[in-house]
Amino acid sequence: MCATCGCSDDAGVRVIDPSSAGHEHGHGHGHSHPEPDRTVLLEQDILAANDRLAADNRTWLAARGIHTLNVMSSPGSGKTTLLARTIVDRGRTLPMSVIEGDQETIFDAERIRATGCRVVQINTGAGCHLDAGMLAKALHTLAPPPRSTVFIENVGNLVCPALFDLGEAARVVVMSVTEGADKPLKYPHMFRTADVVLLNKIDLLPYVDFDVESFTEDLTRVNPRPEVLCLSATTGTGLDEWYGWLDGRES
Ligand SMILES: Nc1nc2c(ncn2[C@@H]2O[C@H](COP(=O)(O)OP(=O)(O)OP(=O)(O)O)[C@@H](O)[C@H]2O)c(=O)[nH]1
Ligand SMILES: [Zn+2]
Ligand SMILES: [Zn+2]
Repeated sequence: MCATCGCSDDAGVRVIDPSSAGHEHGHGHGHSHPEPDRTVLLEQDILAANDRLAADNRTWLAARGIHTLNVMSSPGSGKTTLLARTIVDRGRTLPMSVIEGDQETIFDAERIRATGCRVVQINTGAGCHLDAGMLAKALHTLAPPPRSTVFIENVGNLVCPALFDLGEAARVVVMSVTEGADKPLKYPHMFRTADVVLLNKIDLLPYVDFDVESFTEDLTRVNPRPEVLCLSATTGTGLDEWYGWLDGRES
């Protein structure tokens, strides 16, 4: 994981509510880079501390009947496009809000806000994943209503986000057909804990070399559990199955 890359402390992390400009909850502090021989121990400490905070989040969310989905993928697989479309199609019947994670900018939060949905943005600075402490702060700012759904869009990264439990109820991994069908075998940690895998951008299948069958076979070797839903967040193909999966989680 990334204890050596500087993203394991929260230096430079900010939680931003785009609806109240300039109102930031900064809590950055300086950080040092660990010696290489201390890295493994440091990783274990970091993950253990994260797991404790994730358990607290899970308890807090469960007490309020708030359902959280941790949405993860490579950069650009279509997470924000899918969430914006989901809000437009289902936001009236399913109360929802969003926590956005990116290194910098509030671009994604602005896209979600344009749908009328409540959203806060976490900027991770040098960090390349969300952790449970960041989520706790973002939940405090977001204040989601009881018995609602909170989508957490993790930082676009197919590696570290998989290692950090946030206290979510389920993990949604988005893959797009432009990324290549070999990703489950190359990035097994991400796919191993997925509850559902959304294969996005299937409108581009005629133009790219992507074998859906070999993708699902390789995925099954890594993790036989998740449903694979083929869809296009832009054309709307397959979205009914995604909404059906969401409804199944709520019931
Ligand atoms: N053709 C096609 N393009 C899509 C689809 N879904 C998303 N895109 C495009 O893919 C690009 C990236 O989409 P985003 O929704 O920003 O991806 P993201 O996963 O949120 O990206 P990061 O937040 O940067 O990780 C945009 O240009 C979208 O319009 C799809 O189903 N089909
Ligand atoms: Zn995004
Ligand atoms: Zn990381």
